[in-house]
Order: sequence, then structure tokens, then C-alpha cells
Amino acid sequence: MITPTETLRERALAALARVGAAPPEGTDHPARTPLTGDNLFGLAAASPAEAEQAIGRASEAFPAWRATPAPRRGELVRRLGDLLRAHQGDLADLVTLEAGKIRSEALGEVREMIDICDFAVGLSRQLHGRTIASERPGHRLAETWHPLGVVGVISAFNFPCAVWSWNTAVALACGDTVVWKPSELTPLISVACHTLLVRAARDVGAPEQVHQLLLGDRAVGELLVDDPRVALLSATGSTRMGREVGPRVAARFGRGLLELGGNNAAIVAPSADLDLAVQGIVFAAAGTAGQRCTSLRRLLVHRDVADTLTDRLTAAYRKLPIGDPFDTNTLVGPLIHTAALDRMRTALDRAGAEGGAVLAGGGRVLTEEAPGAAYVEPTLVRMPGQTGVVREETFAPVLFVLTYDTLEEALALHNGVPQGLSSSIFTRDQREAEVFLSSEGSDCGIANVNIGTSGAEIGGAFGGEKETGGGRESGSDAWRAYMRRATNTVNYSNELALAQNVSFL
Ligand code: UN1
Repeated sequence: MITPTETLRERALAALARVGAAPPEGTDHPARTPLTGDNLFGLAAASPAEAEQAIGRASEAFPAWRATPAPRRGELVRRLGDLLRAHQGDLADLVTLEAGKIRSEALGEVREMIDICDFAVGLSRQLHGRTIASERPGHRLAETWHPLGVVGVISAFNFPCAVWSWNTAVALACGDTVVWKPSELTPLISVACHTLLVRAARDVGAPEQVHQLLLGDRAVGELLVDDPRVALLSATGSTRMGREVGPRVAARFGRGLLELGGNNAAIVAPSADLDLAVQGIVFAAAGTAGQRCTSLRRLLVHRDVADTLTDRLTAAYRKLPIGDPFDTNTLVGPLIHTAALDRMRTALDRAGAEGGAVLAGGGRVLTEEAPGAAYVEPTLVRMPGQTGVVREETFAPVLFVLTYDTLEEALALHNGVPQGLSSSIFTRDQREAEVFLSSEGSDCGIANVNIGTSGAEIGGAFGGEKETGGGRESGSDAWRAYMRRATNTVNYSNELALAQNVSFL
């Protein structure tokens, strides 16, 4: 049973009311749900003039925010974290309603927001630079980190609020102001998060203008991309989008932080603990209906264990409960829309033409109950090699299985795709694990051992290489992208000594 649209609408209204958001009104920006494929409400999109004004407000708010001591800025983020904690269930409802995530993953996404707020509060007391040994007597060489300006955040439907929070919690602690353009597919969760942030600002006496929300289509995003007042543009989405955005931001000497497509692989070595591998693989490949940037898309299995592993995976895939993500038994919710289903079918057709054999799944389900939605069976496809379709990212639960004989061959296949986000190896051989993590191993921004490719913690830096765009968000020292560095040379002697022993005058 799929929850009827009217019930979903009521659920959305109730969640919005509890977070204190105004009821949606408007016509030009639909809010829809992938659970049934129906529209829930109409919302108002920002006009180009309104978008300009919002960027203006964020820009005007910057000088005062920059001058606010960082630990005081952290108080805003702490309050935001408190409000996110208090509204976990409401926010998770909206994530499920708009992105189709199952309850535990929707709550997990909200948890990620709370975690990054905690992280950013601590960070607000740790924005430190280095002191460096000067080559001159009586000199001090140091670096200071300053707030950067307005940060534009463009986020995708699949992590409609966590990716915003990685950027926003860190940017606010760093003294930046934020303009957010969420995915057109997830406006309600964006309104809810914005409402809570505005409330947090009121509660702690911070200026509300430090955060601006812009609902709208591509044109609104383009304004952010091209506006010289936007010092950093952090964009999450497809490689195609990044190819357009990156050069445009660079052309105006803005900073870009890109988190683009992944084509993540796991290597399964002969020594792997197969119980653990099966669990890790199924979550990474079929979880979130294969719609994470970090979803597992390629499985490189040693020939000795290939049949055993594929048999076990096939059995596990056949048992996966697909359906209404509000049903606590469901593990696989819908794809975001029927266009995603079309792309999945095209990929499967191509795989067939390139010699692939479907081992499990591949079908569409619940077509009668929800004709406008796209519920699909996670699909396992055995491929004869790393053909064209395997080298591309298809944002759906399709896992291509390839076999290998030597680790060298596995690594060549592993790195032989244009993307470089996440990766993993299942092995009990320490030497193999270390090779995989070494400079000769995985070429990705994330490399794991005995755990799948998805589900990174916020404490590490998140992002990847090659066509994934090179950006790093979230934890570790990713905050540096949100600040500007000044190198300071201070002469506390009575002499003017020039560097490199230069003499003059
Ligand atoms: C994304 O899909 O854009 O590592 C982000 C993960 C999550 C974030 C994914 N923590 O799967």
C-alpha cells in the first residue's frame, strides 16, 4: 500500500506547521512527492529581481557577521543544532515525502545535520592558522584566516538538507553569509530548514539576513553562479552541471567547490569476510534506491569468490522489500521520478547490448498502486568487462559485477573510470588493504576497507577527484575553503632585513 497523496499532503502540512513554517502558497514552483508522483502544493519561486535582492541582503549582512567573534557565531549554529534535534521527526517526514527516503535513512540525514552543527560549534573556537619559522632575525611569519564573503550553496535532491547543512553550519561559523538554492525537487525541506535557521538567529540575537533561501529553477542558480558578490559557490550535482558551473565561476575569479558524480566501486578479494561484504554491498548499492553520490555502482570480485558472492547477493536482492518508505518494513523506496526510471532502463538496455546479464531485479513494481511514481527492483548485472555503460554514472540501483584475477588488474579497473568519489575493498589481507589505500591504490577522495562506499561520517572531508570535481566539504579541514588566508610577516626588530638575502639601499 502506498500512502495516498491526500494523507501525504496532510503529513507535510503538519510537519511544516510544527517547525513554524508558513503554509505553502503560490503557483509557479510545485512541491511534489516521489511516493505517488503527485504534486502536493504550489509554492512561490523567486523572481530574478528577488534573487538579486537576496544576494544583496546576504552581502550587506557580511561585514557585521565577519566582525562577530567566531565563538559568538558558533552560538547561532548551536541553536540551529538544538532546533534540528527538537524537530528530527518533522524534518525526516519532509525528507521522506520529497526525496522518498526510508525512515531510518531520512532520520540519518537529519542526524548528519545535527552532527555537523556540533562539529561547527567546536570549529568556531578552532579557526586557527600556523606560525612559521621566519628566515629573518626578529621576524614572525604567520597565517591568519578571515571570513570569505557570501557563500552560494546549490544542493541536489538526494541529500536535500544534509549537504546544505555541511556548507551552512561551517560557512556561518567561518563568518560567511549563505544564499541557498536547493533542488527544485525538494522545496519543502528547504523551507523547513530555513525557517529553523531564521528562528535560531532570532533566539540568539544574530542577524536573520545571514541566510537567504532562493526557491527556483536553473535561472536562479545561474544568478548565483555569475554574481561577483558570491565569493564561493559550492555546488552538488551532476558532472554535466559542474562542467557548466565550474568555468563560469572561475571566469569571474570566484571560488568553486564542486561535488559531482561518482561511479563508486568495491573490490572483493578472495580473503574477504563474505557475510560482512554482502551486508555492506547491499546497503551501498540498493540503499537510498541507489541515489547517493556515494552509492556502489561497480563490484570487482576475485574470480575465486565471484560465483559464491553473486549467488548470495542475488538471494539478498530478491528479498529486498520495495515500497512506501513510510512503511517501517520497506528498505527500498521510489526513484525520484519516472525520468530517472527511463534513464535506468536505458542503462540496462545498453548493458544488455554490451554483453551484460541481469542476475536479479530490473523490473518496475507497484505500477497499479502508484502509476505516476517509479518503484524499481534493485538490479544486479554481470558484465563481461568495463564497457561504456559501466563507465558512466546512472543514478539508480544498478550494480555492475565484474571479475578480476590479480589485484593489479582490479586496481586498473577500479581507477579506469572518469569519476573519483568513493571506493572500498573487502579483504582480510592487510597487505592488499594497504596497497588499496596507498598512492598506487584507489584514486578516489574516499577509500574504505571492509565497509561500503556510502554513508560517510561528517568528521572527515567529503568529496572526490577527477570528474567528481575536487571539492571537499564537511569535516576535517574542509572549513579552509570557506575562509581566505592571509600570510603575515611581522618585523619586531630595529633592522629592515630583506628575504632571500637581497640587499637594497
Ligand atoms: C551525497 O550523496 O551527495 O556518504 C552525499 C554518504 C552521505 C552523504 C552523501 N553521508 O553517503
